[in-house]
Amino acid sequence: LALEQDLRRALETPNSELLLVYQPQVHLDSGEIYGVEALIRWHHPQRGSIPPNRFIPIAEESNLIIRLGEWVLETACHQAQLWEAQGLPPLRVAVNVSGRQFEDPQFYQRLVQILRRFNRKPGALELELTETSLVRDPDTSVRILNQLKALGVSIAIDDFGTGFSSLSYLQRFPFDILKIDRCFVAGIQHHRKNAIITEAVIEMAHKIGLRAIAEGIETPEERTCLQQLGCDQGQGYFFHRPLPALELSQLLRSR
Ligand code: G
Ligand code: G
Ligand code: MN
Ligand code: NA
Repeated sequence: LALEQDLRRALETPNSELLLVYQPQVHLDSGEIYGVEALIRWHHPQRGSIPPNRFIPIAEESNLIIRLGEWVLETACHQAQLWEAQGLPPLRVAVNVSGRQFEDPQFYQRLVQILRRFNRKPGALELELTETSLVRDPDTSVRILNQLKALGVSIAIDDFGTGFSSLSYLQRFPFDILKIDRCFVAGIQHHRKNAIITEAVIEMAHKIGLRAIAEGIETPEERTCLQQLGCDQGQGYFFHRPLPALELSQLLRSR
């Protein structure tokens, strides 16, 4: 496949077509930025920008996702180190991890090496996983998640409410953060059922010791509604778009 070959080449060429952008995550009450989610972007020399929804699945079908996932972790940790050296306040960086990457037997050890190499505290890293990537081999997933948790890394369940797995996984996996999918957030102030479901999810999350963050907040009405439903944190275009590293540091400095 042409795209797969191009991706392989992009990964082997340093400083090339791949980059990370960083979307601020804020406290809903104050709007204060406490962290960022790293999101990959690919600018293909001929095809232009290719969205991750196109190329992540291709990387997952081959073994390329292992290398790609490592590149994402290295780049995010290196960037966090640079921000720290610039005197910016400490930021937690959240990184998306795909199922195939997470299941790799060397994942944990490589992660430890990357944290060490860039002098990062595990507590400053958050890994975002989806239900679907954890339920293929739940016993192994639980074991690795417990190792990560013992290391001090935070674990978020991404796209919550969109998968097909049962609620028992919430009790079984040691999550710290629940990310409410944007399909619940869009127009929530007009959708009574959505609001009721979301409120129940937030309450449940809190009662079992998780924080709740709403994704894809685009309007002030959505923000206010989620705040009233008890949601702690949020991210979305209403607050900030995903930004290149330099723009993010300028934003933080201007505040
Ligand atoms: O940034 P955007 O909304 O286009 O992302 C689309 C999808 O791609 C989301 O599901 C997001 O989780 C995923 N994604 C973005 N960056 C990464 C990454 O670095 N690794 C993995 N595995 N998925 C990513
Ligand atoms: O699956 P995951 O949650 O990792 O994907 C996050 C995706 O959502 C990224 O591709 C990011 O670019 C996108 N995103 C972030 N904020 C908003 C928003 O306010 N609205 C929409 N439609 N997408 C958003
Ligand atoms: Mn995510
Ligand atoms: Na999500």
